[in-house]
Amino acid sequence: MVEFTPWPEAFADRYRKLGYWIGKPLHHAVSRQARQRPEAIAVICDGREISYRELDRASSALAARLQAAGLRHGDTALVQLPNVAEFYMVFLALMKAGIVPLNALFTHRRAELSAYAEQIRPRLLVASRSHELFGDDRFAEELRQNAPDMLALFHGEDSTERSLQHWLSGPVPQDFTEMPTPADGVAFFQLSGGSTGTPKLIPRTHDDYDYSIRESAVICGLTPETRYLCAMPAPHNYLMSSPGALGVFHAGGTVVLAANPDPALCFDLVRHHRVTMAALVPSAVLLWLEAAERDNSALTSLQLVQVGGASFAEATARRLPETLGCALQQVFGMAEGLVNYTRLDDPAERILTTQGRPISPDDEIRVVGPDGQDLPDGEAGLLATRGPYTFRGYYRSPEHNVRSFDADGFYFTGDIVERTPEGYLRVVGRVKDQINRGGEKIAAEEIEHLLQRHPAVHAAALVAMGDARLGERSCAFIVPREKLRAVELRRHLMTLGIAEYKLPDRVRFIDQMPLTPVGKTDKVRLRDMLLQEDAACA
Ligand code: OOB
Repeated sequence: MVEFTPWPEAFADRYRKLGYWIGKPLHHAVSRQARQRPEAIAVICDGREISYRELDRASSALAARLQAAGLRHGDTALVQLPNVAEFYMVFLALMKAGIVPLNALFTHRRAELSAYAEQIRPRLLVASRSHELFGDDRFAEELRQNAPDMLALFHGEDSTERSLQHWLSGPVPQDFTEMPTPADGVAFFQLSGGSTGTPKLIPRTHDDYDYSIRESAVICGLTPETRYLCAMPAPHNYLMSSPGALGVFHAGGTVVLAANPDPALCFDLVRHHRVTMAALVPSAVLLWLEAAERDNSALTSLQLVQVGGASFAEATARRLPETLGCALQQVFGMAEGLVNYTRLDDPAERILTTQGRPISPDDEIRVVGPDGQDLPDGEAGLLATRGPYTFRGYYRSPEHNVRSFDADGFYFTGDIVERTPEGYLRVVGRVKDQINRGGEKIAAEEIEHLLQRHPAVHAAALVAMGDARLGERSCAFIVPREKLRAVELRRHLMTLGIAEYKLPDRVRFIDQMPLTPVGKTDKVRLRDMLLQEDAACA
């Protein structure tokens, strides 16, 4: 069994009594659709249409083969696939076999994947031959050092015995039975955007995740007619569950997959497949608005665009409904749990000026001042929360958990928010040491540690700088020991193998790191320096 920090019994009882936790594993929604509407289309990808029957069959076929290969309930899997239908087939198969996956982003590279494998010691690797690390077997072998009995399957593999597509094909054996899965156990690991040196894992249970999905599907008005465009990384919590693909499967609708949110690609998909709803981050919205101002005739089927993941400028929000010809929903969520939505029937001003209110009446929200006291509505403070789908602890991270939770189990999200009298939240800032680069989160400490591994680096600090397109970009401040060029640092980070979005957008060499009175890096000063430089350039 994969361990996790459980909710205290009294909370678990309450969430069950209220009908939030219903003891249902995540894959049941798809099996139900496969029984009730087998021919309905679940996923469209690269012109392929996959029915609920086929999604259910393929995932059962893979689950059966994994069981036959000796994988057991409670084993873990490291999965890295691009936005392809097989991503959902694999996810469902692992649920059916009781195997707990960690779905890495396709942009993740050596540093991230190694850190994940070290933490979960996977029995199974599912990767794509189209990824730079998996074109041959060298990196998979390297991962095996942490997981000696790891089975590896590849999307796009030639040999049948290791081809994911082959393992997904064929009939489901007569004697296949799904693993009876305790729904109060861990279903899979979500990834934290993080602010620490090593990426933190978030164990999500069937009960808690399924509740957030069911409610999200209602809040977002999903029906079997919904055609949902997933043009951001499919494993991200937003695209999985808010309401995401799993919400769409719950409602019996169709997920249309796109490799990225580029309007040149997506507008055609919207037109061709009559997409009704899309989930975007603010930087993608800017691209869509620009393209739609030239020609929005492809978007006539679009009813709702969700925007979340990063701070969304009110001025841009105001342009969206008319330019895209659809309604807007703001989403403020996190992989750790809490998700807020503006509601479809909210007054327009509220949709334009807030990031929504929580899914559940039992999402407890505190807005906390510097003295630890709760603040009145309208005042900005730290957001803390606990509730029926907000986790209670990072995986095997006792020290970090002490810092992230208070004694009552409230999770401190690291966001600064203010609450309206109606209970809606506005995100106004952040205390966590993170850069939000167009919705992609960069933990400053992770990059600083890697920069400091360069022999010519004496000290390093990564801070956010404002950016018109992405919202934020990253700037590395470096105190060098000797002469050093930005390209060398870039090469150093590339060699260590981090995701490209984590490479510093700018490097500034300085003689001395500014320090706070207690001797920590003074990031406020560093950000001020950037602002002054930008002002001087303007
Ligand atoms: C989503 O999840 P994560 O885990 O990648 O990032 C969570 C963090 C939040 O703590 C906040 O700092 C930021 O991303 N964020 C927003 C935001 N939505 C997320 N900041 C400002 N405005 C927003 N609307 O990003 C995520 C998960 C589920 C649904 C939507 C987004």
